[in-house]
Amino acid sequence: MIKKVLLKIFREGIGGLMALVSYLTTPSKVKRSSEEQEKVNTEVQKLSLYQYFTCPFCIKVRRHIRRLNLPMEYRDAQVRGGEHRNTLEQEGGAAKVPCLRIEADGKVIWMYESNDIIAYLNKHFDPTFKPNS
Ligand SMILES: N[C@@H](CCC(=O)N[C@@H](CS)C(=O)NCC(=O)O)C(=O)O
Repeated sequence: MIKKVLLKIFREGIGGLMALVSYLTTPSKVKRSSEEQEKVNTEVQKLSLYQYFTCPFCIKVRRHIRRLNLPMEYRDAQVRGGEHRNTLEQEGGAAKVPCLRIEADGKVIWMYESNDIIAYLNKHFDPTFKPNS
């Protein structure tokens, strides 16, 4: 029991430190004209990220979101029995993070896997994105 608690504190401590370092070293944000940014802001309203603050895969995705200058809603799915965790498990299919919830053409897509999420965000929001790059 004590071992489990200590392990949790250690994991969350490392995760917190990673989140801080990642935040402090974020590469410069993508710049857009105000019209382009308005468009992006509207598009991003269809997205939300289910995540844990200290999860390294979530930190990696959040870093990309900051770089791409996306005002995305984050939903904390860490609390067992919490609203967002229940929704993720029931509608997404697994209580695993990160998961990007995408509303598209009247449907909802639940995208798991940090690398897939990053590839999706780059494809849709990175002005320097080139297919097959
Ligand atoms: N390959 C996945 C790994 C994600 C992962 O392992 N997430 C952990 C949190 S750091 C998780 O959700 N664990 C809960 C579970 O697997 O049930 C990714 O890159 O997104």
